[in-house]
Amino acid sequence: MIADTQNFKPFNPDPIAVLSQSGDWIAPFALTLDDETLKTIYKHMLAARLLDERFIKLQRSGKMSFVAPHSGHEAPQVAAAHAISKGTDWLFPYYRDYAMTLALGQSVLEILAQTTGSRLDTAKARQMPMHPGSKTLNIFTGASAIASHIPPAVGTAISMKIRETGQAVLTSFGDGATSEGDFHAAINYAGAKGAPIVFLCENNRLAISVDFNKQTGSETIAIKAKAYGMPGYLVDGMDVLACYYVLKECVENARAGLGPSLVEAQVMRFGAHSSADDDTVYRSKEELELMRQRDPILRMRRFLEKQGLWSDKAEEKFIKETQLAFQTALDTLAEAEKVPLEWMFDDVYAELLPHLAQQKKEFLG
Ligand SMILES: Cc1ncc(C[n+]2csc(CCOP(=O)(O)OP(=O)(O)O)c2C)c(N)n1
Repeated sequence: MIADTQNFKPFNPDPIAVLSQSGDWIAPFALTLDDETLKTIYKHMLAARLLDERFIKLQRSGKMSFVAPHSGHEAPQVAAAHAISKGTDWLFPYYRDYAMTLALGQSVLEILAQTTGSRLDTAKARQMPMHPGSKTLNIFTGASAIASHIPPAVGTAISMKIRETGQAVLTSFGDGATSEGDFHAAINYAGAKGAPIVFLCENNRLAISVDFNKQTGSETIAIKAKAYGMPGYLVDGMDVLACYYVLKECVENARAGLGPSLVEAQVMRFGAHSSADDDTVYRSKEELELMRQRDPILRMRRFLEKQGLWSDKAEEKFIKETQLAFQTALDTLAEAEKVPLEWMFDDVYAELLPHLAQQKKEFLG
């Protein structure tokens, strides 16, 4: 456990924050992260924001079929990637989690190959965009059905416990996912078994257009943890360092055999639910403007500037380098050959079933 920070109080109705809006350290414990890590956390959030903006341009220009914007969700996502042990622990993310996979070390080329359905995609272009996964980074690829990745996340954690591997699992999902049976069955069993898992709810108070208050009678998601026999933490999801310290403590508790935790990060979704919806129908420009004033990237930037760790010049240089990295990856993808159509029929059956063999023949001509 982290000696300086342990014992965040569960079920506290006030969200845990360590940075003020103006970027001052307000925690009752001392900062333990070194300057390089602080800068890396910021760079990961900024790169993720730029990636989100690029995703939208790619979708508008017909190079991606679908986008679920993650702007406004960067803090818990980047914090989660820093809280787990890369390549050892397992991540079971959901569709909005590209800031998480980017911060964990998934390359821009790999991410863009997947989201644009390229031949270079490690999933052979057979997954819908916004369904991240990585064999080398222990990132499970979920299905589109909301919350369906949570039961396998718990199963994986229980298996880690039985085999005494010392690993942990972190799974993330939105507030809408907590209304699904899969969520309840899985978190209940994790509590019963003391599974080494952290449940991270990125609560943006919307499930597409459905308001949080129509989703649950609970005041918070965090409080539900009590009924499942685990601590629940409410965190300011626009404060990346608060998210980091809470998630880190929960991951370390899981590894130490203290069982699961539920973390609710209160975030704000700056974009539409996805490229397939128009959020101006269900929320006002003014509401969005107020949300943007709480931008997690601005808050962390103010903090870094006060520490003398960041400047306009550093920002400009980093943005340029990141955009160049995106362009280099996109150029590589543009040079790749087309996805072979027969891939669609591969890797499911050792021997193609007769009706599929027939379809393949007709399809390929
Ligand atoms: C089982 C199921 N029901 C409905 C949908 C359609 N759907 C896709 S995303 C979504 C909203 C999910 O909201 P939330 O879990 O809060 O995550 P957010 O998108 O807000 O990050 C819905 C209802 C689905 N994919 N799967």
